Amino acid sequence: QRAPKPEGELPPNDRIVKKLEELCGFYESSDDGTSQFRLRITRRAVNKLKLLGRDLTDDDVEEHNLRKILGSKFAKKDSNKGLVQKITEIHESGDLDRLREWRADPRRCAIMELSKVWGIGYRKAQTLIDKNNIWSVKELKEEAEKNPKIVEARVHRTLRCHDDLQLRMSREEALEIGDRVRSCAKAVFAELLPLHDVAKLKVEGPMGSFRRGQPDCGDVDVLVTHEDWLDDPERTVSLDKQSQESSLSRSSYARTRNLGDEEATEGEDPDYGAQRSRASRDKFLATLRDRLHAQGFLTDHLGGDGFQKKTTTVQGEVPGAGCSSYMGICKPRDTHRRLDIKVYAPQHYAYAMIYFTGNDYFNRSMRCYAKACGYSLCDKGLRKAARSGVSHKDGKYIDNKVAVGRLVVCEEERDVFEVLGLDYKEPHERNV
Ligand code: DCP
Ligand code: MG
Ligand code: MN
Repeated sequence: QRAPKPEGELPPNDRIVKKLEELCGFYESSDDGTSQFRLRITRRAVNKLKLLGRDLTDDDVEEHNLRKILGSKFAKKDSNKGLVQKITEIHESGDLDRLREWRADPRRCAIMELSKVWGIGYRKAQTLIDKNNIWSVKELKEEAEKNPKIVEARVHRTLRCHDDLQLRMSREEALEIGDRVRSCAKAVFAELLPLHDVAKLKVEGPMGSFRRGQPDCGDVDVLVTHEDWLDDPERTVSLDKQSQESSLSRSSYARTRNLGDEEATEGEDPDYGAQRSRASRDKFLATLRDRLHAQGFLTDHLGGDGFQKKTTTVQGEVPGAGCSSYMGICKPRDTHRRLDIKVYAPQHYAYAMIYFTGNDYFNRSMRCYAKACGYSLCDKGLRKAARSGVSHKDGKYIDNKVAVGRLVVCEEERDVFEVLGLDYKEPHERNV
């Protein structure tokens, strides 16, 4: 871990970034809608300032230029107004009145600290303060020893390694975790599915910040897929013709018919094949998890079994279809680290690669762009969107667009950019 520099030594740009990041910490632990909005635009500004590669000049800080620097193609015209004021204030005075006020507010600080614990949200933090007079993670740890019922079992477990999980790891350590998961995944696949080609098992990772070339990583993200785990082939469609039956999906479908328990029969219901694919992915992931746990590499699963119940859902499909997701804690050396593993059906591969590479702002703007083109984009694919009607909220009319078309087949990340008419961006160019 890099030692923090004293503030006086920081170059002006880093000093601004530091204050804005402090502000983000407070926004993160507030539960109202505006804070989440402020968090988003402030984080985006932090990223832009980090990428600027030079210090802001007095000229920049003159409002018009600052807006240009912070500008986003998709941002509403005035959405950066408050932010421009804040950056100007930091540039001129070195700090923010708002931050001075919040730092001096013990309740606000306690909520921020407590809600960093995995499994404790804004509400629970408030309860701990009001009912139990707990104002810090240290107090929470002490109280949880004496009075275990104060938090759920899953919080007890994350509390134990909470301090470790606040640290970022080196690229080297992230790579080590990725390799460990990869070799175990290969072994588990070969054992569970001996009739399927283990050489075609893709274990991509670390994804996320590591793949974007960041100097350190908050966790390790691993993406797994295999072409035989295809489900829902009937809903995929080739690029050029929405109506044309895709030859790719047909031939792949033929392959999925002998997946897993090898029970498939001729003329079987295609949905059955999809269910079997999903069951096979779930079983693989659970076995991988148990193996890594038995080896002592995984120390804990988040939320009980580590399986994430809620993943993105495509309109008209079973929730969570196409992706099994695990979240856990491992200990490769002497520090606990967060590990995310996602197993996708192969038709989602290109989209999942983009999603899991991030960053989240890059993903958001790509989704916005797709929406403007009449498509709906998520980690599972790109579909033609159609207007399903108009609703009315807060005095504004909102178009409800939903995905209706069948999945556009993209084999690689490049294809997704191409379909949308965007220039390809290398992972390191996605740190927006
Ligand atoms: N992601 C997203 N939206 C979210 C969460 C995640 O689009 N709300 C995507 C983009 C992220 C990727 O998933 O880059 C991995 O998520 P992480 O939370 O692990 O974020 P990073 O790997 O980018 O950063 P860190 O180093 O903090 O893990
Ligand atoms: Mg990550
Ligand atoms: Mn992650």
